[in-house]
Amino acid sequence: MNRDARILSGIQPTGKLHLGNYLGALKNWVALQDEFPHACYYCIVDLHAITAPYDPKELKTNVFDTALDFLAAGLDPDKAAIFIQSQVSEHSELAWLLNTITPIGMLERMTQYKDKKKKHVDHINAGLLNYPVLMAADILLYKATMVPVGDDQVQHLELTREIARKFNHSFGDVFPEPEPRLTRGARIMSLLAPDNKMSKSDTEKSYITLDEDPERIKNKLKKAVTDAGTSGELGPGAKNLLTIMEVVDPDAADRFAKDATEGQIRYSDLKMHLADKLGEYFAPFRERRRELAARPDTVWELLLDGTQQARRIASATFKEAKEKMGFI
Ligand code: AQP
Repeated sequence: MNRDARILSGIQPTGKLHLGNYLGALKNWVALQDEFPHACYYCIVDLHAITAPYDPKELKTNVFDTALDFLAAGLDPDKAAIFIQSQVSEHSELAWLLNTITPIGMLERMTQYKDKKKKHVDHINAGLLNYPVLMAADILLYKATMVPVGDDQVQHLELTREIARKFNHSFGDVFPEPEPRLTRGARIMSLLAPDNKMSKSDTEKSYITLDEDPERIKNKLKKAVTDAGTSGELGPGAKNLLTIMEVVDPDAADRFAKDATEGQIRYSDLKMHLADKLGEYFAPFRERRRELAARPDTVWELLLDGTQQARRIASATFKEAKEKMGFI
């Protein structure tokens, strides 16, 4: 085991977590906390969440929901620090310092920025542009060596590495360059528009939350798009359902894939089998989540404890960075 490993990752509290968040992030986080106990920092990135239009009345509920999802999915506060980004003020403070060494051109080239600009045409704010700088601050504050990411975040991580290099070169060594730990094959697509990724900010019918009631899972899957692809291949919607099936019932995924190559796949069978298996797979999750939701004080205390652990490291690194930059 690499004893110097430190891992940082975050998820925005923009609603209940869905299958994409689980298969692309959370599931991997749980494995990492077991592989590297006491070296993982998992953060609810509420400062990032406010870069898109949001309702202030819902922010706290969304943070709480995300914490419930983290804990019910198996994140263990005895092994990993789980905390709220905005409660550790060094995140926004370091982001400001890093802003001053980040070229605007680089930020404008980020794919996520370009996508979000199209999605939120009436809300193109400086925070959206500087989103990756705050993400760099999240990572560098903990001197993270490894960041579990999906394909969509690799570009941001490369920027973080460039910012670290530039800082170290200009002011002196403070930040290690973090390596990506790629989650493979886990890009889950929207049920209704399977060329786009599953996303919390899309219509509710396009995603399945982790605590979704089995009846609702069935109804959502019934309406999932499974148009045939070109030249007799499976279309993106059906492929997406098979990707999810591989997690909850790998044997059935093989069977349905074979049926597909023989031109005998029945999409309604695929959907109903997947609905049953998803309902079973997440039954323990739903149970744990219900139990935790009934003990809000415990959940907030766990977050406070995680925040205190995070603050200890964040404040030491921030002091180091400020001193190198000439602040008293
Ligand atoms: N569809 C997906 N497939 C695989 N991984 C996904 N992730 C998100 N969607 C998928 C992974 O989840 C982590 C955190 O996501 P986030 O909430 O911080 O931001 P996001 O990627 O923008 O997620 P959403 O659901 O699309 O949120 P909104 O709609 O609020 O923007 C990341 O590791 C991401 O790769």
